[in-house]
Amino acid sequence: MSSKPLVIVTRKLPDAIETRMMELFNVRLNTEDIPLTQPQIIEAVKTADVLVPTVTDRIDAAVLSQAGERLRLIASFGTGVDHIDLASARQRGITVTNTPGVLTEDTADMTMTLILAVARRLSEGERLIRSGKWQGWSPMAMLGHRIHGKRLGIVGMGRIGSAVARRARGFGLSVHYHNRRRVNPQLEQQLEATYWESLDQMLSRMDIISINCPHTPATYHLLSARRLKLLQSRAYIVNTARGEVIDENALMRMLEKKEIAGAGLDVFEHEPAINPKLLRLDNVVLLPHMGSATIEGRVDMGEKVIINIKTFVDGHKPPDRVIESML
Ligand code: 8YV
Repeated sequence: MSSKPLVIVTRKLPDAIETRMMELFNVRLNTEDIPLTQPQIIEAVKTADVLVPTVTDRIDAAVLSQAGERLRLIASFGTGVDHIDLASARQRGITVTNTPGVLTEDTADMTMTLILAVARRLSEGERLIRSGKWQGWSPMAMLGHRIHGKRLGIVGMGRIGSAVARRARGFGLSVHYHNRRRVNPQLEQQLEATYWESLDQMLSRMDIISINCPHTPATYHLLSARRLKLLQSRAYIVNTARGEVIDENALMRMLEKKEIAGAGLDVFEHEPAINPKLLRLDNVVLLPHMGSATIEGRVDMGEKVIINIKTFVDGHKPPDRVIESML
C-alpha cells in the first residue's frame, strides 16, 4: 500500500478527527453528512484503500462483491458491526476493525437513564408540563415504581453490560445476568452478579431487563415473542444495543395490552423508521440511537479509527480487529 492510502469516510466526524485524517491520509470526507446511497457505497468500495463506514451504511455481500482489489481495510466508526457482512469481508481478505471500549461508559449511562426514565415516567412528566395541562402536585399523580431493591437482568455481560452492573449496584438494584459464557469469578464477585445459564429462567424472575449484547445471527430476536411472554407484567425492558435483538412487534403488542409495564428503547428494529404504534404508547421512552452520543466518545471513536488505519497501513495488525468468532 502506498504511504498515503485513499481513505473514504462515509459520514461527518468531529473536526479534530477529520483534520488529523487529512494530515495522515489521502482522505475523502463527507462534510455535508448526507448518508451515502447503496450505489455511492459501491463506488466507494471500488476505489478506496480503506473505508470508514458507520452503523448507517449497509456493507453487505452485494456491496463487498464489487469491492476493488485495493480495499484492504474497513475501519468502522462504532462498536457494533452488524452492518458489515463479516464473512464476505473475510473471504475477500479484507480486515475489519471497530471501536470498542471508548463508548462503554456513555452507553451504560444511557442504559441507566432509560431504566430510571421508564420506571419514573420521565417522558410522560415532561410531556405533561409541555402540554400546559399540569394542575400542580397531587399525592397520587405520576406514580412510577421504585427501582431500589429490584432485580435487574442484564442480557450480555460484556464491557457495556458490566458497566451497567457497576452503576446498577449504586442504585440498589440486585444484578443478574445471562451471557454465552459465565464471566470470571472475580468479576462476578465484584459486581455481586448472579449468573443464569437459562435466559428463560432469568427473564421470568426479573423486574427490569437490559439488553447489552451485540446483534449477531445468534442474537437476532433473542427476545422472541415466546421469551417476552415469560416476563412478569410488572417488568420493564430497556434496549441500548440493537433493535433486532427484540421482536419489536411482539414487544409492542405486549406493551399495548399492558402485559409488561414499560420499555425504554434507544434502538429500533428498522431504524430510523419507528413503528407508529410505539409512538402512541405512554409506557415507553423512545430515544434516537443516542446511547454513545457524547462529543468525548465520538472523538475517542475517531482516534481509534485513526490508530487502526495507521497501524494497518504501517504493516501491523490493527488493535481492534473484528473476528467473527469473538462476537
Ligand atoms: C454508534 C453504536 O454511535 O457503536 C455502536 O455500535 O451503536 C453507536 O452507539 C454508531 O454505531 C456509530 O457507527
